[in-house]
Amino acid sequence: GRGFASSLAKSKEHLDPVQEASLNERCFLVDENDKIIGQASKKGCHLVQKNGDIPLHRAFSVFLFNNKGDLLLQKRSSQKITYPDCYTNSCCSHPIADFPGEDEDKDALGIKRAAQRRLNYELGIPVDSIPVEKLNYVTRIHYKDEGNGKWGEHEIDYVLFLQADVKVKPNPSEISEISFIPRNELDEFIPTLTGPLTPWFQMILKHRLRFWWDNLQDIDAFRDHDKILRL
Ligand code: DMA
Ligand code: MN
Repeated sequence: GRGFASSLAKSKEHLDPVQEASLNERCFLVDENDKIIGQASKKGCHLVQKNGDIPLHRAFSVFLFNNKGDLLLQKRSSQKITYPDCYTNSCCSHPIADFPGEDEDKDALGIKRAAQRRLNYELGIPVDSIPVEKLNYVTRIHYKDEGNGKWGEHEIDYVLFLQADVKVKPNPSEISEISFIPRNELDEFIPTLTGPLTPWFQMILKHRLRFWWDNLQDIDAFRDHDKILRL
């Protein structure tokens, strides 16, 4: 895979029961143009197959900035089945069929509903402080990473920017650390991290994050809902 970091992590013998139960969630399978072609369990969507294939599914990555423009980064808990103990962007997950309307393509409404749900679950952010109008869908990225060789990712990932001062109370089952990073401290902060970065955060950091962050007030200018980036 692309991420040197993730390949260092060992696969767990015993899964955390809460995380293991989440493997039954129904993710949306998509084709390379992001058209929904079916559903499969979160387990089936993340197990690396013998030939290295991983089913392509739909996901999102939220970048949450406070009103000063500082970005929330999180460390994934050690209970996470995929990429435990890795540093990453504010919140990531999948739209799932277990909740109504998360397959709604119009205005990426399904993705935004899923993002609200996970911002609340992972970060404890009150849903009424993050109305869908505040979730800014920037673009989509197609990437694959074979993770630790057992659990990996292969996604069409919707990048959502969100700027708001919100109450945050991280869920320890999901997140072990958070910090808000000012833009001008990013380059000194990253090398101080004690764990690996997730491959998707590493990719966005390398190719797009500084540029997007520098233009946070004008992020609409970089909106591209037609092309799917393959970085
Ligand atoms: C999956 O994130 C989505 C991306 C963009 C990698 P995740 O592993 O944090 O999903 P979940 O929180 O549902 O376990
Ligand atoms: Mn996934």
